[in-house]
Amino acid sequence: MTAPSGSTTSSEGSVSLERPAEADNAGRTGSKFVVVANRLPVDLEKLPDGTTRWKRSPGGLVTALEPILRSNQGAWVGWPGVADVDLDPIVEEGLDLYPVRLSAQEVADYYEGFSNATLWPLYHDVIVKPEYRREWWNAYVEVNRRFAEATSAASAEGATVWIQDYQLQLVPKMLRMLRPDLTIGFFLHIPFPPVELFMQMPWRREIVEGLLGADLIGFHLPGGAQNFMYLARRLAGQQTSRGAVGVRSKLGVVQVGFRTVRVGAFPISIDSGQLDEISRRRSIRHRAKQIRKELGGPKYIMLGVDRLDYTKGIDVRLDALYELLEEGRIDPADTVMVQLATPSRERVDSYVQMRGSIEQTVSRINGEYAQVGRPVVHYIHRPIDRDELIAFFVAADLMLVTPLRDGMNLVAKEYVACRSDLGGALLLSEFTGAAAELRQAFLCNPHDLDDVKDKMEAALHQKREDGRRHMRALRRQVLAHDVDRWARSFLDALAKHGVAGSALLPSDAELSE
Ligand code: GDG
Repeated sequence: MTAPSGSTTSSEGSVSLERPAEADNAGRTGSKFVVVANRLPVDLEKLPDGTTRWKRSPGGLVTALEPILRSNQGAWVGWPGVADVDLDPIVEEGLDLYPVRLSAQEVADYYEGFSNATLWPLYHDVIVKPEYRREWWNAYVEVNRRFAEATSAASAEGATVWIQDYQLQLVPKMLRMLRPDLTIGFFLHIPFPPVELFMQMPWRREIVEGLLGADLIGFHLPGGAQNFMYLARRLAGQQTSRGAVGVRSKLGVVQVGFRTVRVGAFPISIDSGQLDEISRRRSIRHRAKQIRKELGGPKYIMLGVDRLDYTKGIDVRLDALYELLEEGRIDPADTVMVQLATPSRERVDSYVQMRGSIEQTVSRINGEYAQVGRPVVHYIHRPIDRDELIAFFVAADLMLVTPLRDGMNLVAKEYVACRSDLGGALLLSEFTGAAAELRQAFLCNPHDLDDVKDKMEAALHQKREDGRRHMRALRRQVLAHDVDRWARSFLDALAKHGVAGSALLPSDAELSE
């Protein structure tokens, strides 16, 4: 179903036209639990005839938060993915959605500019040089203010608000100023950089102070939490009239004047139970076998699954493969690599360049080592269907996860969750958050090409019994620590220390109803 842009639209029978929110006891409308993220869990699609329609885009975060959102009359504030459209709030299956409007210029400056060409490279160890442009920063401030205002309008008195990720680091402080009654949590999905790198940021103090508006700030790893606490002491403290005394920090706590801000590590995960279940289905097993056949029945299938991003080390694994082929340590007659590369940030310069260089390496490898009808590297540059992806995980003998830096890397965990057969092996960069938990993987340093090559070869040739032992241990970790546990532990900590201090989480009994 389609509707003209500018009005509340609906599609695929799942989006209703109701207006959300009735007044609460304090006379304020809004939800008790509000998630704020750059994107809504639905995308607005613009059709060629100029009309628009909603399309669901279920990510891990939505799945994890769904029960909590539902039992708390939840709301989600975010950008619908299309510039220059004004949309009223809508209700989608009981969830109130508040679209935030971005102009095309703001998408260029706040999103592609400051978020993805300044913050993203700075927070990922400056693999690419971050660009510091004042007009991008101004748009970031402006858009963060709009998100804070939209969140304020969406939140009931004393509500709990959970803000997500690097695009919205100023929202905690802006929102606290608007609404001191709220309990505010913030989670960063990407690494928080080392202090020396963060200090490059011209607006470093504003960002640290923005984050300190939250009651709880979560990172994937303790290292990120420590970097942040050091910076909070050093930067936010300077600004008060009492100098550095204004902000003190100890383990897990930053004291900002009279306010206490908690800081901690909450490693995110996946819906491992669901993936385990899907991957056991006969249809998936069948498709996995078919994939091997379609690839020419190789002895070894190596797999990479990533957004096409320079942080992911796709070039690293291709270079390693090329040298292993050159040295005769991998036989192109019995080994293939499949690289599934989802298009990403295609208007940001560094991404355009990286794509060119990766595609050149793929064709160099195939040019030198493929036979007609039998490429060594199969490269797909488009998103693929979830079930097809799971079948690839089941088919792959070696999963290649080689980022130069990654906050967590969910792909590594997804691969493990799909291997109930205890087959397969995982090559995992030490520079991912996942490496802290998946110690039985073949851990490698992506900056050391010899190390990557050696581990790749060792993983391909490991004894079956060793592989099963490693995979069993990896699965124990991934199945026990799922995304539900992650969300609960963050929200539990937030409820303990927030302004409201109220329990937000439904009981297990409520969940199983
Ligand atoms: C950020 C942080 C952190 C990929 N291609 C397809 C597809 N995918 C799915 C994967 C996985 C997700 O996308 C990618 O998640 P990652 O964690 O690997 O990476 P980022 O997108 O960079 O995520 C990261 C994460 O946030 C969560 O906090 O782990 O460190 O950078 O779920 O399976 N899914 C489908 N088709 C594809 O072609 N269906």
